[in-house]
Amino acid sequence: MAFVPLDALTTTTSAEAMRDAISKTGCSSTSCGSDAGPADLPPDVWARIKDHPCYSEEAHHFFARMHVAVAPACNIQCHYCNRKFDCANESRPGVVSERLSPEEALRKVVTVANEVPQLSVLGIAGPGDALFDWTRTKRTFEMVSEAIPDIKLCVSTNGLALPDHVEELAAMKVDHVTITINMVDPAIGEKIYPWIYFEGRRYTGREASQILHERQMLGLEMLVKRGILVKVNSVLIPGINDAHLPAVNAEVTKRGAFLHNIMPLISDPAHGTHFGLTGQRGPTHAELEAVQAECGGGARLMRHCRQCRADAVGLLGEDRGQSFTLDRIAETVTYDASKRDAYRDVVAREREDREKAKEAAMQNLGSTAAAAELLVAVATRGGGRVNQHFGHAREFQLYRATPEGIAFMGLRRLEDAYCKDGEGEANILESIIAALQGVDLVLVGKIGDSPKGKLEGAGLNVSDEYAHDYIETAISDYYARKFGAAPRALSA
Ligand code: CLF
Ligand code: SF4
Repeated sequence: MAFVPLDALTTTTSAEAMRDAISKTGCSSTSCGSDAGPADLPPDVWARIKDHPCYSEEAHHFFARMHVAVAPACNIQCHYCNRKFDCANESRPGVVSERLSPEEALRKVVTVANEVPQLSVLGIAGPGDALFDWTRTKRTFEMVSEAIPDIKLCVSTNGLALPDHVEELAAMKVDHVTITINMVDPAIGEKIYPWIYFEGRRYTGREASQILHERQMLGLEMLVKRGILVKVNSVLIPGINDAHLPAVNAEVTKRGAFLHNIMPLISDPAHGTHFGLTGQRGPTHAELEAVQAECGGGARLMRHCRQCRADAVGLLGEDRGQSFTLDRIAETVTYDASKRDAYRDVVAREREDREKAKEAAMQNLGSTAAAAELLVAVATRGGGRVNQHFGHAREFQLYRATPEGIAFMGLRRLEDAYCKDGEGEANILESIIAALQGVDLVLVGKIGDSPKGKLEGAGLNVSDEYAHDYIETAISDYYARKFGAAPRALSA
């Protein structure tokens, strides 16, 4: 996705022009986290997640996160991790980020905050375990929150050291904590974790997983008791914990987890992990969606995770980390709040409009007599609109429409974008058609006749008729036309 360009924020003179910039260039990725909005949550909870792109699907259309890789040490071994790379619990496997001291991290965060008005969250997710390497994590959070008091602090951990730091996290107003919990049964855990290092000793086998499990559950309960919002990440490993994840969902829901993010294992021999080298495969789209469906009644599901890099910067689905490496940032930086403040004012108004459009869309659906279901894939660059060219899409957002409403269902990620240097790639098109299997309608901002014809030849309906409309408005209008209700005027 693209950022709102800085010049759009610094040179525009009217709110209308800034809003236009959002609608045309917003998030290139789509919803994350819970798709619950202000109407579904207590006001105090909504206030805490509304600017967090991972905890709110709605927020990820507008807000960005950044990670700083300040915590290299880890206290466990996961079979999907090669310690040469970053922690795979909250970041893309096989990626190495630039290790930073807390002082370097502060410079980087201030630089990004000055240049990326969407920035709302600072996350520490490794490259090892943020809580085992606590001194560096704590120092970074302290310095950043002093310089940028309104930035949200977010941390991700394997949970082993968590109970030792809950009080300090609460005192530092860290309001969002992710724990990776892949099992609640140590018999399954021993297939994932060969060893842990705890209280000066190395443990292996079932005993290691028993200790890890107990510490994870204790840490979760302690956080919930202090009102901290907890997201649980689970790596879906076919044949090992796929049938077990509904039990994990039930346990973490019972203990008050706010969100459950089921992530597909990414396994590649080139990553040098135990799973990669022993041929353990990751799940298919269908397998991931089936497990998510089984867990649908428990903790709210996050379906928009992009398995970011540990040095990711930007809206989810986009990574501008390489623009902010240490060699590109100044030795001395001072925080300037003006762009972030201006951006927030504009987003507040854009959100109001989008909410109204969604309400109208839901009424439109409700007016149809049919009980039909429609699965829609949308190409979007953010702002909640159908606004991405088919050839540029690297993923599609999936929505299900029924007379009861429109629900975000997850992502269909692509191997690559169709268009390269202005030319379409036939083999990529084949993989895109495969990724869109089961979809009834594909909505894009624009598409050429040739790829459109090929998609239609493969049985997919494609439309660019709704370019720049809100996603819900477009889907409800198509649905109403297809299933018999009177079409209504588009109101984006
Ligand atoms: Fe980072 Fe994680 Fe905080 Fe988000 S990421 S520490 S909760 S600010 Fe978000 Fe990235 Fe998925 Fe993580 S999309 S990998 S869930
Ligand atoms: Fe690797 Fe993270 Fe697991 Fe530690 S917790 S072994 S860094 S994936």
